[in-house]
Amino acid sequence: MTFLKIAKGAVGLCASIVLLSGCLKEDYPHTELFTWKAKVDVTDKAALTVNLENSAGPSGGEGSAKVVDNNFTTKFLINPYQNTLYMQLAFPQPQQVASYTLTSGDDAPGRDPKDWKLSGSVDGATWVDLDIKTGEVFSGRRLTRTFSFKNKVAYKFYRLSVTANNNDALFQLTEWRVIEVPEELQ
Ligand SMILES: [Ca+2]
Repeated sequence: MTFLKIAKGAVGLCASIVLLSGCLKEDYPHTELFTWKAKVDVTDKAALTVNLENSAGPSGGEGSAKVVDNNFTTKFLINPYQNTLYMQLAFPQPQQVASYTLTSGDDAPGRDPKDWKLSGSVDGATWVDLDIKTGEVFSGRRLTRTFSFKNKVAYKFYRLSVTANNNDALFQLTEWRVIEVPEELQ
């Protein structure tokens, strides 16, 4: 009986330590040492800002937070769309992003992005164009497409500027993920 109690206590203590250390290690500063030869989705490390927000705010049902929530049934929607729209990710540490994915909305293909560019910046002030697309079409709903390019620089800021949609008055995007890619895999 006593032994069982002690054993149970030990299990509980271990669980607490695991939980606690799990919380403390949330940003895993050394993860890249082990994953450097792999492509890594680093989106969750960044803070998102947009220059045009959903009327219900960033955490609204279709607010900007939904475009980076890693949930492929939620979307970010703007009404009305303006061609000055951008979404920006700010990382606490520079990231060598060389790939990204865009996932179309669940309806209304006219709201999909058509022309856009992805830019990088080390300081949030001077921007370098990394990938430019025009006339793009998403052939399905909630369709994820991957775009890759070469990038030797680790930037702290990445900005997706959507300069045209497919002619709807609104804009929507289910998900935007950015992927860090080591140079040998670019
Ligand atoms: Ca989403």
